Amino acid sequence: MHIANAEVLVANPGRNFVTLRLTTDDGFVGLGDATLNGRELAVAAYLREHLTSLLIGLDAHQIEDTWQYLYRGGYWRRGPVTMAAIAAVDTALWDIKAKVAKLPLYQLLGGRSRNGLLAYGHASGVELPELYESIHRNLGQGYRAVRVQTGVPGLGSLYGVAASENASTGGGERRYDYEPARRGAVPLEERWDTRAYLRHVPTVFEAVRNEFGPELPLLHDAHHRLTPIQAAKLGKALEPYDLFWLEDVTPAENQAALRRVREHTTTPLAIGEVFNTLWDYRSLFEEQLIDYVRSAVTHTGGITALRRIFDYAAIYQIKSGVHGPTDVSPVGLAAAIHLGIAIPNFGIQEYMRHSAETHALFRPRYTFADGMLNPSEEPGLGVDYDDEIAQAHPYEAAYLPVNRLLDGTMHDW
Ligand code: CS2
Ligand code: MG
Repeated sequence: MHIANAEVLVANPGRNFVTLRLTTDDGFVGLGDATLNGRELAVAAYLREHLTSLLIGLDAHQIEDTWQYLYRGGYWRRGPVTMAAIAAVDTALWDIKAKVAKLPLYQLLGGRSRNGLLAYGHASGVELPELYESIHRNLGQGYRAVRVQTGVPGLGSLYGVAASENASTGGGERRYDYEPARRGAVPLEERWDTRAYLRHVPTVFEAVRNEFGPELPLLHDAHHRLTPIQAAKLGKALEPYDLFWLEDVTPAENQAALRRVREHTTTPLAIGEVFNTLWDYRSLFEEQLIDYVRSAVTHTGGITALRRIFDYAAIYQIKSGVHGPTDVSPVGLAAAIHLGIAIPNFGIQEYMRHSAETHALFRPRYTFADGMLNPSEEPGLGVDYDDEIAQAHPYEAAYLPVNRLLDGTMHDW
């Protein structure tokens, strides 16, 4: 069974997605997600110009060898563009293998290890009343764990905090993730003041705990904006509110920063949505500096590579906490759900819910009920790609916002 066709598909059903579709000579079709938010066409070009011609004629069953061929053979290893491209190939080959075996993909990864995946939703509000409403909305949708993001007095719009009603997902729900897609071809500039943020966030978590009680798992994302000592201060200040995790406290390049943070706080730490290989995690695992791995299948070289990362993490009692924003397509999310149901060290899965247009294009068959995600039971990933719908939603340039300090200095985000 050989790869006969490799197509790179780009569409914007509310936001941009890059999808790889592999077809074998005997007609099996596999899908892989290659979406890199705000840099989508770089991965599409990498696949189109450099990988598709290499794939034609390869044995579609040789997933490991193909992975090594693309990773070692490319000479230029790692990096988000390369690893998203390799991820798409890897995921599509797993999809094909599972379809050939007539099994849902997770069965090839060792079968079920749990009844479902605990998922967390996104709640946010500029002010407390909106935030409470947003948490209630999440609870009403069945979520049993909620990420909490808040506005900060004196600052304007903040990434991660929904500012406007957005029709894209229906139901009058406030969303931040569909806003950048509507902002046009130049990134929005936001303003940031770390001291104001550090003063405000603990007061919000105190209020939320008082309102919603001690049980509900609460998460928070600092989006890489703090220095090690600021991160340590925040972790310590949030200890009374018993967070499930505090995410991306420091910029992703300097793993040693997590040592400082860890010395000062017992708040669990999650990091890794912008990491792309096991090597980014190595020292964090070995020194037990984090508690959750944030990588997505899409940005880490696929199911083959992410499973290896989880196995390594398991040795150190570190769990999965896979990135599941709406810029990971339903193909990438389906892959994460199959992997998450199989591994021994599952922790939690982010689930932001795609728009109705995105669902129409991909028709994902994973389910979400009572706060738990479950994979489709049909052969493969359980996701399709509708070319007609895709054609009706062409690519539109859209960027994540950028972040500047009040004096105009570019800041981490
Ligand atoms: C966020 C994402 O889901 C998260 O934790 O950090 O919104 C992230 O910023 C985007 O996926 C970036 O593309
Ligand atoms: Mg994040």
